[in-house]
Amino acid sequence: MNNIEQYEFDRQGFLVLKDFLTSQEVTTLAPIINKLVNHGEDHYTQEPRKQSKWGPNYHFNAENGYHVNGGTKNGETIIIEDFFNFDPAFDCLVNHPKTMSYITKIVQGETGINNSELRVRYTDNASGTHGGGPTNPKYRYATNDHGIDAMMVRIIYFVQDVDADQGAFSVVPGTHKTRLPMPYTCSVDEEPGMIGLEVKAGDAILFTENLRHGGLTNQSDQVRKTLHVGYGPAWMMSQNIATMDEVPYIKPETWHRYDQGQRELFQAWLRTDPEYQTC
Ligand SMILES: O=C(O)CCC(=O)C(=O)O
Repeated sequence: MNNIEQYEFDRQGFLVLKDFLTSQEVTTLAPIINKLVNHGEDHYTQEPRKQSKWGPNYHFNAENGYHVNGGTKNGETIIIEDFFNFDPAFDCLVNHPKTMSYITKIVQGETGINNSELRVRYTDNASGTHGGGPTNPKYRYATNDHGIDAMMVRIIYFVQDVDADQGAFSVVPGTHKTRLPMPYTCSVDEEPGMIGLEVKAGDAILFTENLRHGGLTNQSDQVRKTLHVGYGPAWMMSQNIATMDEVPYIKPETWHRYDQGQRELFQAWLRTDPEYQTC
């Protein structure tokens, strides 16, 4: 992350990172994303269920290690959390060198992954806006003598092109800095200052959770499928909705595949359970 990118991230609260993934990464991830979407679509209504402390009720898929919630009709979305457990193809995104070169410049101290979700957004679906202005301290944005000091940031990886009318991720630039409460109650598509960020397959978007953001209505026939990964200080617990403020859910099998650098991103020091111990 160069000086211009740091300045722009601080000024606007986000960066669009063109050609961030290699074509090999896109080619590897796209079919696995489709496989997981199909699996999630077939299972999201099934037992067993897990009640999130934030409200939604998720199907927990023990075999594949994910939580899924939502609906697949027009206007709906399913969110599949803990996708890292589904297939080793996702391992390349854990301690991904290019991603970490950005994260370490905007989150100070030891860093961890606290959120992982595959968002599947059907025709007519919009993602409600949130963030901007006064926020939960977990998500606050600040700077200090060492530079940017964000608490929670997210990166979205795209393996499809997404135009403004295809459910683009959207932001109100600069709103991570305001200290005034949000005065608008309109939809994401009508909110003053909200812009859709158009991207191509292989691009990524990095943003602070303190920024006002959402997703414009998907007015197309393309189902939008995106991978979202959240980072913050290493002590921050899961910020996935299903497992909010619990230890991030990584199956022992996934854990054993990971090298030490990857494990450190998932609260290695808390995993005293023998299932996580190595011989
Ligand atoms: O991608 C979207 O449509 C919204 C995503 C979002 O709100 C988030 O990642 O926090």
